Amino acid sequence: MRNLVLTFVILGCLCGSGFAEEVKQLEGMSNGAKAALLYLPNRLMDFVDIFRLNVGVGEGWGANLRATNFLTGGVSDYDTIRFGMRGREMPRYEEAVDEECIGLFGLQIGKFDRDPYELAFTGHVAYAGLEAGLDLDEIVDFLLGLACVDYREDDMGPRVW
Ligand SMILES: [Ca+2]
Ligand SMILES: [Ca+2]
Repeated sequence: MRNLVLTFVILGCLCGSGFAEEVKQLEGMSNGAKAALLYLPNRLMDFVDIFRLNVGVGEGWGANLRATNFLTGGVSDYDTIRFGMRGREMPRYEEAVDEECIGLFGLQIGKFDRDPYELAFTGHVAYAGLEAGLDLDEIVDFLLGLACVDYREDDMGPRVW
Protein backbone atom coordinates (compact mmCIF):
# COMPACT_ATOMS: atom_id res chain seq x y z
CA MET A 1 0.00 0.00 0.00
CA ARG A 2 2.85 2.36 0.89
CA ASN A 3 4.42 1.74 -2.52
CA LEU A 4 1.10 2.41 -4.27
CA VAL A 5 0.70 5.72 -2.45
CA LEU A 6 4.29 6.65 -3.26
CA THR A 7 3.70 5.78 -6.92
CA PHE A 8 0.73 8.13 -7.06
CA VAL A 9 2.71 10.86 -5.31
CA ILE A 10 5.39 10.48 -7.94
CA LEU A 11 2.88 10.45 -10.80
CA GLY A 12 1.21 13.54 -9.43
CA CYS A 13 4.49 15.39 -9.26
CA LEU A 14 5.89 14.37 -12.63
CA CYS A 15 4.42 17.29 -14.53
CA GLY A 16 5.97 19.77 -12.14
CA SER A 17 9.33 21.45 -12.12
CA GLY A 18 11.49 18.34 -12.23
CA PHE A 19 12.01 14.86 -10.91
CA ALA A 20 14.87 15.29 -8.45
CA GLU A 21 12.62 15.92 -5.46
CA GLU A 22 10.36 12.97 -6.24
CA VAL A 23 13.28 10.57 -6.62
CA LYS A 24 14.80 11.93 -3.41
CA GLN A 25 11.73 10.59 -1.57
CA LEU A 26 13.01 7.11 -2.37
CA GLU A 27 16.32 7.54 -0.55
CA GLY A 28 17.07 4.60 1.68
CA MET A 29 15.51 2.07 -0.69
CA SER A 30 17.57 -0.47 -2.60
CA ASN A 31 18.19 0.15 -6.30
CA GLY A 32 15.96 -2.80 -7.14
CA ALA A 33 13.08 -1.41 -5.11
CA LYS A 34 13.55 2.05 -6.67
CA ALA A 35 13.59 0.60 -10.18
CA ALA A 36 10.46 -1.43 -9.46
CA LEU A 37 8.63 1.51 -7.94
CA LEU A 38 9.60 3.85 -10.78
CA TYR A 39 8.77 1.34 -13.54
CA LEU A 40 5.22 2.60 -14.17
CA PRO A 41 6.05 6.32 -13.84
CA ASN A 42 8.95 5.86 -16.28
CA ARG A 43 6.72 4.02 -18.78
CA LEU A 44 4.11 6.75 -18.47
CA MET A 45 6.69 9.47 -19.08
CA ASP A 46 8.21 7.56 -22.00
CA PHE A 47 4.71 7.36 -23.49
CA VAL A 48 4.18 11.09 -22.98
CA ASP A 49 7.57 11.76 -24.64
CA ILE A 50 6.18 10.48 -27.95
CA PHE A 51 3.72 13.29 -28.59
CA ARG A 52 3.85 16.92 -29.64
CA LEU A 53 0.58 18.80 -29.43
CA ASN A 54 0.65 22.42 -28.44
CA VAL A 55 -0.43 25.89 -29.39
CA GLY A 56 1.84 28.91 -29.44
CA VAL A 57 0.95 32.49 -28.61
CA GLY A 58 3.31 35.22 -29.72
CA GLU A 59 4.35 37.29 -32.68
CA GLY A 60 5.79 35.64 -35.74
CA TRP A 61 5.15 33.48 -38.73
CA GLY A 62 6.28 30.27 -40.31
CA ALA A 63 5.66 26.68 -41.21
CA ASN A 64 7.67 23.51 -41.28
CA LEU A 65 7.22 19.85 -41.94
CA ARG A 66 9.40 17.17 -40.39
CA ALA A 67 9.19 13.64 -41.77
CA THR A 68 12.35 12.58 -39.95
CA ASN A 69 15.65 13.71 -41.47
CA PHE A 70 14.74 12.08 -44.77
CA LEU A 71 12.37 14.88 -45.69
CA THR A 72 12.25 18.06 -43.70
CA GLY A 73 11.99 21.76 -44.26
CA GLY A 74 10.49 25.04 -43.31
CA VAL A 75 10.90 28.73 -42.77
CA SER A 76 9.91 30.22 -39.43
CA ASP A 77 10.58 33.23 -37.25
CA TYR A 78 8.51 33.40 -34.08
CA ASP A 79 8.84 33.95 -30.35
CA THR A 80 6.09 32.18 -28.43
CA ILE A 81 4.76 30.94 -25.16
CA ARG A 82 3.45 27.46 -25.85
CA PHE A 83 0.65 25.60 -24.12
CA GLY A 84 0.26 21.85 -24.42
CA MET A 85 2.89 19.18 -24.69
CA ARG A 86 6.17 18.63 -26.38
CA GLY A 87 6.88 15.30 -24.82
CA ARG A 88 7.21 15.80 -21.09
CA GLU A 89 7.83 19.49 -21.60
CA MET A 90 4.45 20.80 -20.46
CA PRO A 91 2.03 22.43 -19.80
CA ARG A 92 3.65 25.78 -20.60
CA TYR A 93 7.04 26.61 -22.02
CA GLU A 94 8.73 29.22 -24.17
CA GLU A 95 10.01 28.67 -27.67
CA ALA A 96 11.78 31.10 -29.96
CA VAL A 97 12.50 29.86 -33.46
CA ASP A 98 14.44 31.43 -36.29
CA GLU A 99 14.99 28.78 -38.93
CA GLU A 100 15.10 28.15 -42.62
CA CYS A 101 15.96 24.76 -43.93
CA ILE A 102 15.37 22.12 -46.50
CA GLY A 103 16.56 18.58 -46.00
CA LEU A 104 16.44 15.39 -47.98
CA PHE A 105 17.83 11.96 -47.07
CA GLY A 106 19.67 13.38 -44.07
CA LEU A 107 21.40 16.17 -45.98
CA GLN A 108 20.30 19.61 -44.84
CA ILE A 109 20.78 23.08 -46.21
CA GLY A 110 20.11 25.87 -43.76
CA LYS A 111 19.52 26.19 -40.05
CA PHE A 112 17.12 23.76 -38.41
CA ASP A 113 17.27 22.68 -34.77
CA ARG A 114 14.67 19.93 -34.64
CA ASP A 115 14.62 16.34 -33.50
CA PRO A 116 15.71 14.23 -36.49
CA TYR A 117 13.17 11.50 -35.76
CA GLU A 118 9.99 13.56 -35.62
CA LEU A 119 6.94 13.20 -37.81
CA ALA A 120 5.46 16.62 -37.16
CA PHE A 121 4.44 19.98 -38.47
CA THR A 122 4.36 23.46 -37.03
CA GLY A 123 2.44 26.42 -38.38
CA HIS A 124 2.36 29.95 -37.06
CA VAL A 125 0.43 32.93 -38.41
CA ALA A 126 0.57 36.40 -36.85
CA TYR A 127 0.02 35.72 -33.13
CA ALA A 128 -0.99 32.04 -32.97
CA GLY A 129 0.44 28.71 -33.98
CA LEU A 130 0.02 24.99 -33.70
CA GLU A 131 2.43 22.07 -33.50
CA ALA A 132 1.37 18.43 -33.83
CA GLY A 133 3.31 15.27 -34.30
CA LEU A 134 5.18 12.41 -32.74
CA ASP A 135 8.74 11.25 -32.26
CA LEU A 136 9.71 7.86 -33.68
CA ASP A 137 12.80 7.69 -31.48
CA GLU A 138 10.62 8.06 -28.39
CA ILE A 139 8.37 5.25 -29.63
CA VAL A 140 11.47 3.02 -29.68
CA ASP A 141 12.38 4.25 -26.19
CA PHE A 142 8.86 3.48 -24.94
CA LEU A 143 8.84 -0.03 -26.43
CA LEU A 144 12.34 -0.89 -25.14
CA GLY A 145 11.35 0.61 -21.80
CA LEU A 146 8.77 -2.14 -21.37
CA ALA A 147 11.82 -4.45 -21.02
CA CYS A 148 13.53 -1.90 -18.72
CA VAL A 149 15.96 -0.73 -21.43
CA ASP A 150 16.34 3.06 -21.22
CA TYR A 151 17.41 3.79 -24.79
CA ARG A 152 17.01 7.59 -24.47
CA GLU A 153 18.53 7.66 -20.97
CA ASP A 154 15.63 9.73 -19.69
CA ASP A 155 14.26 7.42 -17.00
CA MET A 156 14.27 8.36 -13.35
CA GLY A 157 16.13 6.30 -10.80
CA PRO A 158 18.76 3.59 -11.23
CA ARG A 159 19.41 1.88 -14.55
CA VAL A 160 18.33 -1.74 -14.70
CA TRP A 161 20.55 -2.74 -17.68
CA1 LIG B 1 11.57 8.74 -23.37
CA1 LIG C 1 13.30 6.01 -21.37
